[in-house]
Amino acid sequence: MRGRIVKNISNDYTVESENNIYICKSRGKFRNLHITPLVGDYVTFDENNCYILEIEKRKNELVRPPISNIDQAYLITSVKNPDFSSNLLDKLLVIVEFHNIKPILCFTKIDLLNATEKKEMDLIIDYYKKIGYTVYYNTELEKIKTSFQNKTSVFTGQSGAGKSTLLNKIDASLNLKTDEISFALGRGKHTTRHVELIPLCSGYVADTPGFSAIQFSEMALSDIKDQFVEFNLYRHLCEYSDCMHLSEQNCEIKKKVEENIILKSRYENYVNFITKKERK
Ligand SMILES: Nc1nc2c(ncn2[C@@H]2O[C@H](COP(=O)(O)OP(=O)(O)O)[C@@H](O)[C@H]2O)c(=O)[nH]1
Ligand SMILES: [Mg+2]
Ligand SMILES: [Zn+2]
Repeated sequence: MRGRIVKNISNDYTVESENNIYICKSRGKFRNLHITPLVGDYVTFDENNCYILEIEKRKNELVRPPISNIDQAYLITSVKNPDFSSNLLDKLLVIVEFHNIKPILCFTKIDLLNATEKKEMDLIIDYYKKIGYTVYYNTELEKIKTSFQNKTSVFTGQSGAGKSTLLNKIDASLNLKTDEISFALGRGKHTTRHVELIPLCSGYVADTPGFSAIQFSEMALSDIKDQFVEFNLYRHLCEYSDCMHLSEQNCEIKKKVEENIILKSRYENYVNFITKKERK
């Protein structure tokens, strides 16, 4: 039978198939091939003795959390308390783009901004829209619900950004704890977490503590460069075809930053990512 792994607890894999649930074991053959079944995998399994027989080729996979075949990542971005971090947002965008996952920017806590702050934030948000990103506010529940249909989504973002609050608003029966101490910070010892795909609004959402920037440290400099989508519009106009947009002469990207066509913080974050890696 064909199914999908939706949960893994100590290598007991819960496989969902045609609305039934089977608790399956992995086969030694995968260990020999250095393949570990992942939550999110589409598999062929033997429903009589509950063994996973084949794992289908993955569309993508993340290491932390260990999950595969993700369609979209909700980047839950608070604009205040915790303060907006363009550095974190751009970092998450690079990681998500690199894994061929569609990012959805979801801004929270707009209600905490005063009029001046709101104006500044609007300019930034408009820029991300302009370069092609899907942007929602956490108040746009109907749009968000619709976006889950037939998709596998992950939620990520800073602790306190409002991930659990939003998921509870979408489906109160989830009953997720809010204001929870972050697992990602390693303090949530009492909350043993496993990765699980939860059915939500005709799709699946990964119930995970958000993914780690570990992914980032494995990327090559040119890979980071390629994920700044708006740079790709102009890079062919740089004097050097391999221009890194740093100290090179006649760099079109730097020109576009000066002309305020490329958002300054985007460029600064890019330089920050590249130079931090170079120093390592
Ligand atoms: N003012 C305001 N508070 C929010 C909003 N969204 C979430 N919160 C609050 O922010 C705190 C952290 O939210 P939580 O969902 O636990 O964040 P998580 O760590 O990302 O899961 C809670 O006290 C929420 O009530 C929002 O849009 N506006
Ligand atoms: Mg939470
Ligand atoms: Zn350049």
